[in-house]
Amino acid sequence: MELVERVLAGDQWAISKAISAVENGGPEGRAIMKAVFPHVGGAVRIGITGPPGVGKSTLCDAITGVLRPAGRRVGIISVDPSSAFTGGALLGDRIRMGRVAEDPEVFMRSMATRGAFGGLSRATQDAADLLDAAGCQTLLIETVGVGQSEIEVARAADCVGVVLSPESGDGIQAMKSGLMEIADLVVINKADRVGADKLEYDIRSAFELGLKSRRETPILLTEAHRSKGVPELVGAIDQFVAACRADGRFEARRRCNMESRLRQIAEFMIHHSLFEVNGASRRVEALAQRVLERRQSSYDAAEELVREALDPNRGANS
Ligand SMILES: Nc1nc2c(ncn2[C@@H]2O[C@H](COP(=O)(O)OP(=O)(O)OP(=O)(O)O)[C@@H](O)[C@H]2O)c(=O)[nH]1
Ligand SMILES: [Mg+2]
Repeated sequence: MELVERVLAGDQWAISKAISAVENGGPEGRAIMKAVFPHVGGAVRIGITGPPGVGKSTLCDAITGVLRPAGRRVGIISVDPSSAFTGGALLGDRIRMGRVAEDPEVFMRSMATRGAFGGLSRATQDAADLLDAAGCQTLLIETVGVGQSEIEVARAADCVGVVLSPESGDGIQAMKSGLMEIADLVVINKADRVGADKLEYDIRSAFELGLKSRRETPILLTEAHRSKGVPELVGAIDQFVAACRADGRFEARRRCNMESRLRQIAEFMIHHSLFEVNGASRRVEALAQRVLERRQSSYDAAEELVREALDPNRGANS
């Protein structure tokens, strides 16, 4: 497939096309994912999550600014309701991510947050695989830390940084929402604002009271718009990843993530085949009629639907 060749060569247009195909979930996207598979796995995936407006995008740009001079190719996937394609915020992200916009070795993509059947997490991870295959060594996956599916996206990374800011009581909110539970590192951004020390103290205290393992969670203070503290953050991420590789946590986590990912993909395929493939609803109508006419039990009819849904050629022409 020519498109796949171009993706592997790092062609931005081709990567964009491929991600769109994968988002659509149709046969083309599946074929692309199968073809790039041998080239996937090298990139380290960093989840950057946190409440709205804490500076996640600015931080991604600043992290990229640290990684690029070191020669690392960076991909950024932004899963953010406010920066979905149609939203005006995409332009805002481009401006905030000044480095990203100018550097041909940095790829940035916003993912639409449409919510079909674990679809967000599936599509985001497929997009990450595509960027991985295209040669990105570090992937930054930005997602707002509100809502189950967004948290699921962040959790699938090799390292999760939860970003908070001293504004608006983020700390307490994050503790309540369970966001802190997925944090490998905590970043207090906007450290130039009043209350950063207090927030650090509060988080530290909460960790001390909680699980013992939490006491080791690094807390870093940054000022993303000035890149202050960002080299230290990158250092802490690298250190975390290296420690995980050394003691087996890295592999264990990837295995665990892959298990839930396979379930998501399988669920998605069945769902897609039952509800979205051409002719799917007519097939259900026909079977329902048969049940109503007492020619077949509802369970037999449903089993037939599932069998058909699992047919690999289903939807090949849709
Ligand atoms: N004072 C201060 N402002 C910052 C800092 N980092 C980012 N900002 C500003 O905070 C605002 C929000 O930044 P974004 O990077 O868009 O935040 P975000 O978390 O990506 O926002 P959403 O994606 O909408 O949730 C912008 O105006 C940034 O310039 C910082 O360290 N200090
Ligand atoms: Mg953002």
